[in-house]
Amino acid sequence: MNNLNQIISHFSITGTVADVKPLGNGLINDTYKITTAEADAPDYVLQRINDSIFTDVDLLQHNIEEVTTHIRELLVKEGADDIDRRVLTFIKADSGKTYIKDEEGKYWRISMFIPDAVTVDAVNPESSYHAGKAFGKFESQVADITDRLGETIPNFHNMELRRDQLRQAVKEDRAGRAAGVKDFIDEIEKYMDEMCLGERLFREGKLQKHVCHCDTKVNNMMFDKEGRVLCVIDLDTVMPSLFVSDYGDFLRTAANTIAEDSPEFDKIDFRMDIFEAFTRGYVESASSFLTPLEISLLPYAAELFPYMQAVRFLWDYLNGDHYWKCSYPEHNLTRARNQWHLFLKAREHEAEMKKFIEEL
Ligand code: GN1
Ligand code: MG
Repeated sequence: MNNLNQIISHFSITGTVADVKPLGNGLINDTYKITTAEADAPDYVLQRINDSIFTDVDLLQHNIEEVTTHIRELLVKEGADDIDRRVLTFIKADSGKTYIKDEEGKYWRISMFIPDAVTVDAVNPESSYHAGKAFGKFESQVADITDRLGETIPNFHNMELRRDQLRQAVKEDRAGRAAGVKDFIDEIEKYMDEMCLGERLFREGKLQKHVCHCDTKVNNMMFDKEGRVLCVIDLDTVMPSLFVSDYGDFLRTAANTIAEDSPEFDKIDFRMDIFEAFTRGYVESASSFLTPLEISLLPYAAELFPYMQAVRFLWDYLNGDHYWKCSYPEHNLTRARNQWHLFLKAREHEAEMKKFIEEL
């Protein structure tokens, strides 16, 4: 605890530290809640940044600062109330930045704790609608500062990169698994050109990158006690990306009828009730910056994400399971096949998706 107190002492927080306790159950960053002694001083969240995933911590925090400062300015201009609960606030340290590196080389940051707020884990049409609105609004708020941000994981959602990584893994066949999944790879390859559409349109100048959240899970937004969305959280992956990212990744997880690593493939479907609710919310708030081409390609984004994730899981399987933790030897293959089934199900609904979007 002494060590944590010492770390906290580098940040200019208000109030006296009364208590520091682990918070939540995040797998990527270690998180603590700092409770202050004074009733009128805010509480805080202390986090150790996982610099093995986010290797450029300076860029990571730079992005987060740009985004949160910009949203705060917009809220002030709008005359919004309760601003400290409607955008995350990161605290400056004596390093002059919003993070410090301790003697052991570990990176830490502190943000203000948002009081009286909750997250929800339940995926249903209502929470999906709220998520669509919240993530679309977030993207609209930061759409005009794209050139100030860098890609913390370069080409994170670039299908051509994922294609090349898969082909490389097949060629190297490090785990000796390629022969066993040849048919699967052949099936995947049949759709490869079609799924790389986004990168082609980008090269042709028909699509542009803009700031995306890139981790659009239902529990990455905060609600107040009345059930209103306060803000979007977990900003580590915020970076410039194609329009596909936030829309596609939400549906990949939320519209699947089963967990992404379940082997019960015959139970997989692409939930159209979730698709409709999320799309309605998303388009309501994102139509201000999405181009007509991007809106017409939302069904492509919905298909692309399970497809890309199948490719990524299979890549890791072929490489010998270094990226995702596995509980059994074929875990990544199960995940890949699961995402593949979801991709095929999403395709079955393609015409329906297009019709729904046209009629919005
Ligand atoms: C990773 O750890 P989590 O669930 O936030 C991955 C995502 C994948 C997801 C699949 C930085 O996200 O891109 O879609 O696993 N994040 C990174 O489960 O690679
Ligand atoms: Mg996350």
